[in-house]
Amino acid sequence: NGESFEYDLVVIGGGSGGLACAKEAVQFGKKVAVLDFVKPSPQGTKWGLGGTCVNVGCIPKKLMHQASLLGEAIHDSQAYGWEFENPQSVKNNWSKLVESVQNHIKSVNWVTRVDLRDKKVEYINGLGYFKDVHNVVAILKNKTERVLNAKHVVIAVGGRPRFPDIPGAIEHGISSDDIFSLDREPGKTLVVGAGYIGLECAGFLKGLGYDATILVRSIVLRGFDQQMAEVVKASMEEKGVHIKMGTKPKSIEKLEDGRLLVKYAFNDKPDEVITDTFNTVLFAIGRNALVEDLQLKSAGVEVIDGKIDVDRNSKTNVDNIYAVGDVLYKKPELTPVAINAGRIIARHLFNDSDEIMDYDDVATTVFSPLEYGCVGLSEEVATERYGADNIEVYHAYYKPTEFFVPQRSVRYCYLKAVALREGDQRVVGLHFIGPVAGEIIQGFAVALKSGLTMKVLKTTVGIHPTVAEEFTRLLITKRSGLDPTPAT
Ligand code: FAD
Ligand code: NA7
Repeated sequence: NGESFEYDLVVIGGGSGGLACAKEAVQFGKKVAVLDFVKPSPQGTKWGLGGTCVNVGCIPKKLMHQASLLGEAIHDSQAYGWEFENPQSVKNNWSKLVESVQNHIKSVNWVTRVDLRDKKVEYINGLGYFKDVHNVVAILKNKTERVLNAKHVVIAVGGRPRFPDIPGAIEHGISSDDIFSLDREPGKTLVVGAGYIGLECAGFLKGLGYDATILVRSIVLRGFDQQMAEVVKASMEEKGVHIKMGTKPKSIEKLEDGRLLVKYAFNDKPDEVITDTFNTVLFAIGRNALVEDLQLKSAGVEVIDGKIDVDRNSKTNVDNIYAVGDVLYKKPELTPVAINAGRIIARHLFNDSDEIMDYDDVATTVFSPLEYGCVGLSEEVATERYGADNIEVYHAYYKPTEFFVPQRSVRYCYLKAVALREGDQRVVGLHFIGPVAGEIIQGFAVALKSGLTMKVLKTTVGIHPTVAEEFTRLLITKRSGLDPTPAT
């Protein structure tokens, strides 16, 4: 209608999805601004540009996971002939680890800023809210407000950890927002929640030498294949993580010596209170999308269960307003998902692209620290979708060669392929627990998306000796009842 706007695009949220969308949009010569603002956690932790993944998510998590794997490697190395003056004295220095992790994050924050400047994306360090469909207000650090008039708006505000409504949780608890920059050793830690974030935090803390306990309200890794989840759980328990099934925390109090007194109970005996003391209590009970500050009503954007729903073009119920990333209703909350969807929005808006974001068969990995990588359907979902008679599940335990020398446990190295039973048996899900599962599943995800069948998998020649080759040796079906444990 010939109306002109100050900006072609304003993105609210400078995380994985928002930045990807903004950077793609400027490629098409558009005028783009990104607002990013981080409210401190209840414990006062703050961070810079780049969103959850870079600052308090994937990146620091992977580095701490690596630190934990290196601890295992130091232990293994002795059997491989490495000598230490005093092997017992080898320990991780938490403050050195935090410093290294934070230095890396700061460098990524810096590179991100320079990249935006180079690409001519305007970065505004302000908290955004809607005045109306085309006007976004940025509340700047000095509390002044700046109105940005935009043709299109993308909501990419992500989410933040939730805290339970129990006494002491917010005052004394921390979350994944705080752990990666904690200015003291975590010590004996209680993790509440058994989603992937809870398991990963407990896993790397145990690997770094701290006592770790997880309170699990119901099941481990809801949404993931439950047989695989059980294997992950067993492997963590074998490594010494205490897992308390069917429990809920009741309260946290701070003792005079600074330790935290936690009261919890089993779900079936709510009145029998158990007490224990910890140095740290970390909540990983899920995340809330940051929709509240946005004043979405002013723009008429609908909220469902605290999230925003979009159509296949990532458009909200309002014509010029799109949304991407963790803020979305019922979509995988993963960085590459947000990035891909963000880029597709920009191409759709400014380059006439009709590309659609494909949310199916997104691969992912849980770093526990034994890795669990998967792509496609869980056995449960495949059974529900196709019927037990119409799927074939191939499975095997295997023994990584490199685990033998240091006599590492091989009990939990397990994989399975979930396939359709008919014809060449199209593979609908792949699951792998073992070393470098993430690296392995990434390649197999491409194969699965390309229509992989069991026939092709079985005729693929493996690379020996690797753990990935186990996928080419899957012969035993669950239906056969044969023992999937290798003979040697
Ligand atoms: P975010 O990256 O969260 O970015 C949103 C940004 O918007 C934030 O900076 C926020 O402060 C800002 N913001 C919010 N409201 C406003 C406002 N009103 N105005 C201005 N700015 C605002 N994913 C993986 O793929 N692999 C992993 O291994 C992995 N590990 C993870 C580990 C942890 C501990 C966590 C917490 C997450 C992990 N994730 C992982 C998930 C991943 O981090 C998220 O899926 C991803 O960051 C989502 O991107 P986003 O763009 O939706 O939001
Ligand atoms: P998830 O994957 O939602 O997992 C949350 C876990 O915390 C899960 O085990 C929940 O048990 C448990 N939970 C939830 N509320 C409570 C309360 N009140 N008390 C105790 N335990 C609780 O969240 P994450 O923190 O791992 O974050 C990962 C996010 O990224 C998540 O939003 C995913 O969608 C992707 P439940 O199984 O519900 O009984």
